Amino acid sequence: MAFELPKLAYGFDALEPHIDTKTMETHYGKHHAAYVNNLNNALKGTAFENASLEEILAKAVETPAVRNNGGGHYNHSFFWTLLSAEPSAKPDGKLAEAIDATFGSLDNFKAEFTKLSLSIFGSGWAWLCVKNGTLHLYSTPNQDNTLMPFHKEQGLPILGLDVWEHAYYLLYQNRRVEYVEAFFKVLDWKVVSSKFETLA
Ligand code: MN3
Repeated sequence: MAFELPKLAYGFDALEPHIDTKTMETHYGKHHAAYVNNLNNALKGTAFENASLEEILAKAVETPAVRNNGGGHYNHSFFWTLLSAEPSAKPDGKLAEAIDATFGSLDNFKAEFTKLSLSIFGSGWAWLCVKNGTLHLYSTPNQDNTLMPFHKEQGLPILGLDVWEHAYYLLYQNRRVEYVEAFFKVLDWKVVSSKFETLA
C-alpha cells in the first residue's frame, strides 16, 4: 500500500501571520508531497513495499532514497500535528513537571531549544526527545530522525522543528530566529503533552 500525504487539520492560512499561507502551500503541497512520492518509488518492488513507516525507518535506511524520503514523510507528518491556530500555550500534567525538572522553566526550555535550532548548520531538525521517561534535546541533519538506527539511542521525539530554509525563507529569509519565535506561537503544547503521556 502506497503512502499518502496526510490530511492537514487546518487550512493553509490558519497559522498566519506566524507561518504564511504561501509557505504552507509549498511546504506541504510540494516538499512533503515529493517525499511521499519519492518514498513510494524507492520502495516499489522491495521487501518493504507493504511495511509500516516505523519499520521502514528502523530497517531500510541503508538506501539513501528511503532514508531521506522516509524521514521526510515521517518528520513532516509529525510536524503538522504539533501546530494549531488555537494552540495551548503551555505544557500540562507530567510534561509541565518534566520540563521544569529538566530545564528549570518553560522559558529556559524555549531558550535552549532556540539555541539548538540556531546551531544546526544547513538543513535539519531540532528535537525534544524522551528516553526512559526523561527529556533531552537533540538535533539531526537532513531528514534523519531518532527512529533510525543511527540515532535510536536518543529515544523518541515528542516535539520537532524543521529548520530547513524551505520552512521559513519566503517569510523570514535568513532570520531563522524569528521563525523559531513564530513556531512557539503556533505550537500546541496540548499535543506535545499527550505525546509525552504515552511515552513517559
Ligand atoms: Mn520541511
